[in-house]
Amino acid sequence: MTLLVATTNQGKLREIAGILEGLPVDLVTLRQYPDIAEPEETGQTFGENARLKALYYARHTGLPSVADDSGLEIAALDGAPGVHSARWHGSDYAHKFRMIHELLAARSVTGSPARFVCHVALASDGRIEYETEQEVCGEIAAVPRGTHGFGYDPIFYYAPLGRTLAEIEPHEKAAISHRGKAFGALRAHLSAHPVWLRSS
Ligand code: ITT
Repeated sequence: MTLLVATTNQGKLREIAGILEGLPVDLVTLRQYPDIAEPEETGQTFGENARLKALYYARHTGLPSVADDSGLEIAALDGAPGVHSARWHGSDYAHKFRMIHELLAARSVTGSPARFVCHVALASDGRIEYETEQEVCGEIAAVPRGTHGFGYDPIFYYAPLGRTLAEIEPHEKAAISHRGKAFGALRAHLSAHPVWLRSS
């Protein structure tokens, strides 16, 4: 089977390719489809946006397509940035981190419980074949730390490892993260349904 990993986010793509590595599936990316415009993410939930993206790219490429809609929910900010994580206060993460700390300070808190959510949807032949939503719980770090990962990883402190997600190795993040669990579940689903796999 050829499976399109339908994301424009290179950080996500690296992680997904690592998690699906070794499956007898030919992975292709949106680099092979430069003319397809990004769909507008109009959903109110991670699930709505993941389904919308998977169905859109499956329709435009004719390939089974998997999409991930994900984001950071900060309890003390009423769940913001949530589904708006990618574009919330722009694209400069140093600025985004400052905004988070300022907004928390305005509410007289230094840290806050937080979670990353990842909703994965697999679409083929005009319908959703499989979907799952997974999370990882942590807290907002007082100071960003680490250079691994992407996005909000430097301010997401994961107490069981005593580090932020940007301070741990990719294989450690894959073992505990929202995306690691969601694509791990997709991997198990594909393995259990060999119709999706190459025979080799
Ligand atoms: P695609 O829609 O093309 O996949 P995107 O980055 O726009 O790319 P989303 O709409 O799902 O994807 O937004 C996800 C955002 O949530 C992402 O850009 C980061 O800001 C944040 N995010 C999600 N998972 C993350 C992770 O593992 N580590 C850090 N930040 C993450």
